[in-house]
Amino acid sequence: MFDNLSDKLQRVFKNLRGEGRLSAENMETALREIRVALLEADVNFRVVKQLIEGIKSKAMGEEVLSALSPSQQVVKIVKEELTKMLGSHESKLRYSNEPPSVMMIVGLQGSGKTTTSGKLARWLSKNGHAPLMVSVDVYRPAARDQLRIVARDLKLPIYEGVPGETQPVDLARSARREAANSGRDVVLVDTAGRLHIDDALMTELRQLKELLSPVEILFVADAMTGQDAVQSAEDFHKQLGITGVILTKMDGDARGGAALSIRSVTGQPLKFVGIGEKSDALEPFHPDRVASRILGMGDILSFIEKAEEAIDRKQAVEMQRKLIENEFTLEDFRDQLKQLRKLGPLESMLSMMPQVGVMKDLKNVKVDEKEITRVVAIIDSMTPRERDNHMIINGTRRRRIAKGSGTSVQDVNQLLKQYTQARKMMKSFSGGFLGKKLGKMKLPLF
Ligand SMILES: Nc1nc2c(ncn2[C@@H]2O[C@H](COP(=O)(O)OP(=O)(O)OP(=O)(O)O)[C@@H](O)[C@H]2O)c(=O)[nH]1
Ligand SMILES: [Mg+2]
Repeated sequence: MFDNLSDKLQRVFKNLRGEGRLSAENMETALREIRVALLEADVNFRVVKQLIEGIKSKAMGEEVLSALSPSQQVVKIVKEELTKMLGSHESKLRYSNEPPSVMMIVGLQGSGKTTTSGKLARWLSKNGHAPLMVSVDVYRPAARDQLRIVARDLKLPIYEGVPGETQPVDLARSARREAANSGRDVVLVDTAGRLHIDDALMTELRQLKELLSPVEILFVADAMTGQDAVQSAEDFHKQLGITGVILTKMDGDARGGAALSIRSVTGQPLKFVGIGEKSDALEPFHPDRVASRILGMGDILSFIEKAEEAIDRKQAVEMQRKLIENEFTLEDFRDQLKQLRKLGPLESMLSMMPQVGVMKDLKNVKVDEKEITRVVAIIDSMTPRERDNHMIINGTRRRRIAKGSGTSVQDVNQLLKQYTQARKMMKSFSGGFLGKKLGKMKLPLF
């Protein structure tokens, strides 16, 4: 996500680093490069224009602080303007005063409505709500089956309808009644999609809106379609009135143009982004954190939230202590690897880190799931004593471990080397920048 833009903007800042002060000339060059970078990221041209003007007037105005170097000044200004463009603060879902709150999920065909309904139901139930899903896509029997399967996998309830209930409004009305009767506080209505916006679709959606008075009409769009997603969001907003956008498939979108433009063009906030096919691949959208990430300043807060969700706190505190006191054994190493897997793809975790120092080198690290499985198998084949003290693992023991885990002696050697290196690295982390930041919060890095 945003990788190219991020690289290009950082190059602009780097070029400014040699300059003694901000002048009309070097600002002109920087602004031109920022403009090109944004256009190449497929940001809407009107939005780019607005943003550049904002940066220019700030950089040339009185707001410039002389305590900062030119490149720091520009980073600060670009960050502020970028955050403003993205919507300033997180836009939370709204709930109605009288439950159930109805949320309509709308969008074009294949944009990810059904998948997102499931993800959102999961997110809601993890955040203190009791959702009920209903599919009103009566045109394809497979569409309702799809949501049924999603609900079953998540072990969350769905309103299935009774025989004879064939109209979207009937299904939606009954679902709302069922939610009220069973104490469910949110109804998620997964609607049908069409290839293009047409009158029939809009009429149906308007009828549903009229009947349900939804607190949220969330427009789901495929981020990979770039400015087309922005355009259709604008059209839906004009014809139906939406309250927010969810962009899906951000995991496949290297440029990020839709995410960067949609707020400014439609005036409606981006509330969530979908970053994968699995049900947990949904993140609330935080403009300031995303701006930091784009500018290479990292997104420590999102990282910590992810880590907190996946990691057992008590165990984390204990791990932290062991790291600092260098008591980190192979058994701990194995447990950490297992936890690491729960955090999701390592690459996406690393992309949240500030791109400085050692983290910059780690950015290109690729983690092989199979490799983790193999390492775990090797450690499983050790005796508790070996796990406790790797120093006793001599040649004979290495051969036995390799045999037991179905690997080779080289694999075992390599693991032991990795482990000693990891120990060293973690020791330096726990004393360094991240240690200070994360250590206070009693969280392990790995
Ligand atoms: N990689 C990735 N794939 C996604 C994401 N969200 C949805 N998809 C995939 O997109 C495809 C379409 O998703 P659906 O949820 O069926 O889309 P829909 O809008 O309900 O489609 P219709 O009901 O036919 O209009 C599926 O293959 C999903 O797995 C995402 O965030 N990342
Ligand atoms: Mg669907």
